[in-house]
Amino acid sequence: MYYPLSSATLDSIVAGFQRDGVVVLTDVDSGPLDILTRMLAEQSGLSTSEIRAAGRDGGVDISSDVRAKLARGYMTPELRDASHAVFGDLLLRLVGPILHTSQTFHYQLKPRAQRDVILQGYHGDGREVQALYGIHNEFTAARVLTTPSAVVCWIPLNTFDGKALYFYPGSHRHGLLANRWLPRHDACEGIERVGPVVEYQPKLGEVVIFNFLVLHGSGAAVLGDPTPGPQPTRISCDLRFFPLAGLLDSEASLLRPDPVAWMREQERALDDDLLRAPLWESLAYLGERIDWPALPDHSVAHWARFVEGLVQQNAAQRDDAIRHLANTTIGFDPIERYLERFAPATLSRTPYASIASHVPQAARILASLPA
Ligand SMILES: O=C(O)CCC(=O)C(=O)O
Repeated sequence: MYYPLSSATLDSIVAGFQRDGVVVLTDVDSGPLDILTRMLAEQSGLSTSEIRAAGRDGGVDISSDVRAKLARGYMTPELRDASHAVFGDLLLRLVGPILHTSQTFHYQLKPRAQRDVILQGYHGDGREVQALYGIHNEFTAARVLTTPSAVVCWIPLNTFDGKALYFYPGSHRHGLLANRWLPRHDACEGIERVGPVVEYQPKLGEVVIFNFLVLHGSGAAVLGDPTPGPQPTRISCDLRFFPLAGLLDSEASLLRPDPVAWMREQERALDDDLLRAPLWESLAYLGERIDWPALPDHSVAHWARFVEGLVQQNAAQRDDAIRHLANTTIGFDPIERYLERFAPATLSRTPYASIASHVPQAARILASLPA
C-alpha cells in the first residue's frame, strides 16, 4: 500500500491502485502541503508549528465560526498548479489527459476522542470538519453528481497518534455498493460481504490517493465521551480530481496538448476497465465513437456507457448502464434508488467551453448545447 512517489515508481503505484483502489504515497514534494498549511494558518489563526504539533500534543482549539469557514475552501490557481506539478504524471495515468480539479475542498480537524458521527454528506456547516464519517464512497456520498472514476488526494497536515481512515481495498471493483452513507464499521451490518478493512495512520509527507468508488470511513478514533481537555487532533485536507466531467459547471484543463489522440492510443494499449473507464468517459462526453467490448457487470466502464447515453439522448442506454453498474447482490440499496438518483443528469456548457479552443470535439458538442 506504501509507495515513494517518483517517475520510477509510477507503474507500481498504478498497479497498487488498480488492485486496492487506495495507495499511500511517501516522499511527496511538499508544494501542495505547504500551500494548504499556509492557507489553513491564515484562516484559522493557528501557526504552522501549532498545526504540526496538534497531532501529538494537546490539539487545537477552533471556534465553530472558523470550522464553518473551513468547511468550504476554494481552489486557488497556485494550489491547482502546485497539485498538477506534483501529482500530474500520476493523475494522467489514473484519470486521463483532460483533468477537472474540484473547485472546493475542506479541511478536517478531528480530535482523537469524538462522539459526533456524520452519516449524511457534506453541508458546509462545519460539522464535517470535526465529525467522524461513516462508511461511504465519494461518488454517491456527494450531493453533486460527478464521476466514479475520480480520485481523492488526502493530504495529512500533521503526523497523528492514532488512526485516521479505514478502507475496504478492492471495493472499487464491485460497482456501486451504496447510494448513501452507511454506519461506521462496527455498526454496519453486511459490510463483511465487501471484504477486509485496513486502517491508515497519518504521517506528514505522505498522501493517500483513493478511487471514488472505494468504501472508506473515518478511522478508529475513541468513540464516546471525550476525555476532558484538548486532545491530539489530526489535520488534513482532501483535493479531488476528475476526468472531463461534463455534468460539472466548472472548467477542465489539459495535461497534454493532444488529449483525444492520447486517449485513443491508451485505450488500445490498456486492458483494465478501471483505467480505460475515465478515457471512455471523456471520449463519450466529446461525442467520440466507442467500440464497446463486452463489459462485465459492475465494471466502472458502465458509467462511460451512461455518459454516451446522455450525450446521445438515449434514455434506455442510460438506464441499462446503471442497472449493470449498481451492485444489488452484495450492495446495500435497490436498483430504483440509483435510477432515480441519476435520472436528472444534464450536460453543462462550462467544461466544454473551457477546452473548446484546443479540442474541436468539445467545440462541436458545445455548439449543440442550449445557451
Ligand atoms: O478525514 C476523514 O475523517 C474522512 C475523510 C473522507 O472520508 C473523505 O474525504 O471522503
